[in-house]
Amino acid sequence: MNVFNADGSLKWGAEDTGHMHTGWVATALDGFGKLAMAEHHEWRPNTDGASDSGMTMQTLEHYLFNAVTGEAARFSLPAPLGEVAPADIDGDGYSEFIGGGKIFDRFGNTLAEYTGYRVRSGRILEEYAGEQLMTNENGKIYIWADLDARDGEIMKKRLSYRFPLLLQKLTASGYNSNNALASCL
Ligand SMILES: [Ca+2]
Repeated sequence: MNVFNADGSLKWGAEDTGHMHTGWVATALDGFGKLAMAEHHEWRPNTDGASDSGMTMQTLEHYLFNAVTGEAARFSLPAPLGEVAPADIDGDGYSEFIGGGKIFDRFGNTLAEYTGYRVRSGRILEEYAGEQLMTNENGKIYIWADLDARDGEIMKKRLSYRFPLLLQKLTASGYNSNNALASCL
């Protein structure tokens, strides 16, 4: 896992840790600091027929970094970190975390619950403040939003680059299906 400066030079790297399959970057540290999570998975044969491929993915370990400095960070939620997606639901600049039918704040408090399974998240509805969650429940698509959300300065600056909006249109690969969440790093 490497982080690069804008000029392409290496800012910091954590190498020789194996293949990182899932990860995200969230604004979850004090002072709007960036937290990076990378999860090390391994595919192992299963013998119980649990998957069509005959392989089961097992989480071996996850790593947490201050994304800017590369220093090890501490962070936990009441849900597996590899199964949540960060999104700034209320627009205040800090990430909330979506997973397992709940939306958590960065301290692990449950803010809301949803039904269905998560399809993607991010600024799905451009005209609404904050970021939203799209779910699929029995073939019906729902979009969940905080109607009290207000875009703070960080959200306004993010959107000024248009990338969060453009990424919402690039969902075929799965690499950005949850905006901030990446799979197969
Ligand atoms: Ca927020």
